[in-house]
Amino acid sequence: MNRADFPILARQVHGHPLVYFDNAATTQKPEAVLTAMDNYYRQYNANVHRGIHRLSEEATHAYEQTRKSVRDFINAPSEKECLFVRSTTDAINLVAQSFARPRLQAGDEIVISHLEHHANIVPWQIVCEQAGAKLKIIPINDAGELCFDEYRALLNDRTRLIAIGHVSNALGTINPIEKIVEAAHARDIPVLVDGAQAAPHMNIDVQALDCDFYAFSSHKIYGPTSIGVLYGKEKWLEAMPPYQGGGDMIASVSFTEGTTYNVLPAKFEAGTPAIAEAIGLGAAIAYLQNIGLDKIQQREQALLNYATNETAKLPGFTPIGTAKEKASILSFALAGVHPHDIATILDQYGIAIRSGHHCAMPLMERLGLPATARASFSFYNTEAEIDTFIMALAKTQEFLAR
Ligand code: 7TS
Repeated sequence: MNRADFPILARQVHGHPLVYFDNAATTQKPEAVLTAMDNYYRQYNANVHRGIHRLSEEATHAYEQTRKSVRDFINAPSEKECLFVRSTTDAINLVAQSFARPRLQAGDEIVISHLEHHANIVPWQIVCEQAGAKLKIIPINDAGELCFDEYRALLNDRTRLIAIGHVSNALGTINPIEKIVEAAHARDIPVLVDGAQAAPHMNIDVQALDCDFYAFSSHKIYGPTSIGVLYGKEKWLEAMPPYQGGGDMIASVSFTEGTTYNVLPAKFEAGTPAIAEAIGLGAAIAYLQNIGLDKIQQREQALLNYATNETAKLPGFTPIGTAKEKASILSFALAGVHPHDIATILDQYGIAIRSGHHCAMPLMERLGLPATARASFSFYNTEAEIDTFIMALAKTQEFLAR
């Protein structure tokens, strides 16, 4: 867990050493990722899956190596089930349009929760609108935990899909995915898991979870932007029509005989993919696995505990989201100070946090808050940085009380 692996962590912001606590928005990139992408462009830049020449072979090999790494990272049964997409958002839209839409009849239901990020709300609203289906919402308690009995009570013969976040981006709540899947599967209802905030913090095992789909973004697991992963069970992916048409996703195209599609995973990867980004993602996964997700989780839990205990001593500090099981995300309110003012003043101390609705407006509505401030920790953060953050919060209060 060497901070020196992350060149950006050495920079100054407004004359202070950077304290980067906005890891839930995106994580910083280790040298290994930057180098892998740079090497691709300098040494073997070529398109994949088409050239017979050496550079294209090397690029294709590196691109497909990442698919192997992804399979291993989430313990998927097969590489065919690991699709490269643009992001978590893209993955969920793909499932909404290619899986849900053809299966939905008027009056059918999709179940999501009150904790979801807009990426796991709006695609379902769109497809429900298209099909005349209904969106049902699992309620939460005041700690930010799902009400499990009410979840179970929502399931019925019209339920076609559960789409649920593994970890809440706004509150850090870790949802009991295995139990959720078990209850859904007892009624033959498939489950999509939005893993955007889980993949950075814990070992993911899609076979143990037994989920039907699992989505995450590279940029939140120390890889580059513009690439993400959709895992889907082979039986579903095989049955689904393509999401986008174009090069690479076809077996043959004819004006007279029609078009036949490529096998998995190519069927869902139309056009030139994000090649450098895939290579960067492979390097990020190798980096994380070299540290070990167990170790990362332990370290981040220690940071979360430290921050939770120390901020509790600060007058006027209220944590938002107090679930028993939490990832290293600390949303909070500071008495008398708007979250945007907290973030603006903290920035003057070189501290990056996020404020706002965190793309979870229904959750904010449920909590009765327009916004929260949010500090989200990575294994590369330190207790000393948390001390700096708390000192800056105290100064923010002092400054605004004057
Ligand atoms: N799902 C969850 C739970 C998320 O936290 C995010 C992004 C997404 C989906 C969408 O990911 P994308 O990579 O497709 O954009 N969350 C945040 C956040 O909390 N702050 O900035 C982005």
